Amino acid sequence: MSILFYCNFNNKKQWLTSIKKKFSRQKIFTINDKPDFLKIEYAIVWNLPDNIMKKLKNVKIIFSLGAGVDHIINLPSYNKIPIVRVKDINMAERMSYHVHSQILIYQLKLYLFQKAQIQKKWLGEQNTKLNKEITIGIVGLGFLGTYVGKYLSNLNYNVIGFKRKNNKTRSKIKIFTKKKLNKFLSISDVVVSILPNTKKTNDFINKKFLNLMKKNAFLINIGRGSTLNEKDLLLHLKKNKNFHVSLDVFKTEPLPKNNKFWTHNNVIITPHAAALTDIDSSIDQMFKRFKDFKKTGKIKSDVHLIKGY
Ligand code: OXD
Repeated sequence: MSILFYCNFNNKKQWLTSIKKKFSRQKIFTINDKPDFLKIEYAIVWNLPDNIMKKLKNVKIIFSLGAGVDHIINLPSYNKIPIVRVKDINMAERMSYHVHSQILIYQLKLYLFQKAQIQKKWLGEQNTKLNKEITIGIVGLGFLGTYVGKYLSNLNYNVIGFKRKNNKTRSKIKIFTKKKLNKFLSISDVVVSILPNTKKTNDFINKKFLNLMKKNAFLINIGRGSTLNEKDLLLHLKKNKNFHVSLDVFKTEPLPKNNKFWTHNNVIITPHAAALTDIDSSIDQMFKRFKDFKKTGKIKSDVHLIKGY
């Protein structure tokens, strides 16, 4: 069996070594090996260029090296091949740490001390809220969003969630559906967006959405940059001096040097680093799905092609 491995991660060598170790009986190729693409039956990828996708005529499964699959299904040559994506507890836990760290910067007003330190200014104690006094609204309650919600709820925050349709009851998080977006946003002190990149989520966080939020709220975007209208957000920040944001994902990544978010006082930027894909546990999962497929000849794609996630 021939497998193609492709990604642009900093630690791609480490990934390759681990994949070779786990899939020890298979032939693993990178594009530098100049493989016969027609012989490739499986692809393990992140941000595969379309000109390579086009050549993979006999691939049976594409494994995404992350939770997101937009990097595959948005390729013009992608042709409904089943996709297996990472659904990993370690990733969900790391994402929860990230979200909590950002909430604490806002909740404990640590951003004030950071600025004051630059000016050698002694600010003294600040009035801060307890966890139980803070309502956190999670937008996007898939595997990761639900995990983050439960994590925060266990820390005593009031956690609520927003979904278009409440088709499943998950945990004790109170769900608000489409018609209740106004209410959901008006009571959330912190909004955490973990939305995927789909046609329906494009610019979902826009002027209207932002205006429904509390004037001194905190927005965390760890989903996809496509879901946020950056111009609307800049304008909103201009008008609402007590509004804060933490952004991990952007329309263009890496974030261009001339982007205004870099230097904005109320913006925290992290470089698409909220949830690292855990090499070992992800490869174990892929290997399990691969073995099941080899045994049964069946694979259920993790992706609903109409929904786009
Ligand atoms: C992912 C990501 O989808 O890191 O896993 O963005």
